[in-house]
Amino acid sequence: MFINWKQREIKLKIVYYGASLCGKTTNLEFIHANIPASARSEMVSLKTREDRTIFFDFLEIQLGEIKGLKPKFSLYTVPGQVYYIASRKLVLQGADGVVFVVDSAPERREANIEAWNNLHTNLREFGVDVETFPIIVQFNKRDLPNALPLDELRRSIQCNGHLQVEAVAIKGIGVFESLRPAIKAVMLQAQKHL
Ligand SMILES: Nc1nc2c(ncn2[C@@H]2O[C@H](COP(=O)(O)OP(=O)(O)OP(=O)(O)O)[C@@H](O)[C@H]2O)c(=O)[nH]1
Ligand SMILES: [Mg+2]
Repeated sequence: MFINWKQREIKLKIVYYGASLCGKTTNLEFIHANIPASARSEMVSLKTREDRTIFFDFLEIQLGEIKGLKPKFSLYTVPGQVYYIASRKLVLQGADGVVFVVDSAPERREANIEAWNNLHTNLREFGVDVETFPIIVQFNKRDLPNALPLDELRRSIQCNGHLQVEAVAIKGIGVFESLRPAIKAVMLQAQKHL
């Protein structure tokens, strides 16, 4: 969180976290394409030729005034590939909230668990209280014919207690439904520190 009292500006950071190819960049692309240009920045994507995120994607969005403050949200995605695991941690640093994207494909079960555990390890290393830290869980790729049942996905990462949203990010389904509660949760958390 960053506050510029003079400009009445508050900056909050939301990070899209999850296994490689689970759909994090797809979420940001949909948000970018569906918010008026006046309320968002251009999207910055650092990716390989195969469209895999190397370091991060970045997009900043602005909302109307809330309690006299002008909130800006920096949205980032981490690279899901384990090869870039160090970048995940760097991008996560200073996050006010996370949207954790779960891939519903059965063959990605272990990768989801690895990313979920890695998120918690990193948060703890930053000294974040993981009990109160806002994490929205997005079950993505619900369109896959062999998508794992929600209960099985929930059990695999033990995410009960977190807000959960079903999504088909390539169609935009569940994208704003995940972003909105994430924004709400980080705003609530930020207000406690004002
Ligand atoms: N079927 C299906 N495919 C999806 C969905 N969302 C994303 N994809 C596809 O999954 C692939 C990976 O999506 P990305 O958004 O690049 O994944 P990522 O999580 O950013 O991957 P990394 O940058 O490697 O961590 C792309 O081919 C997307 O089109 C979905 O809801 N359903
Ligand atoms: Mg990506």
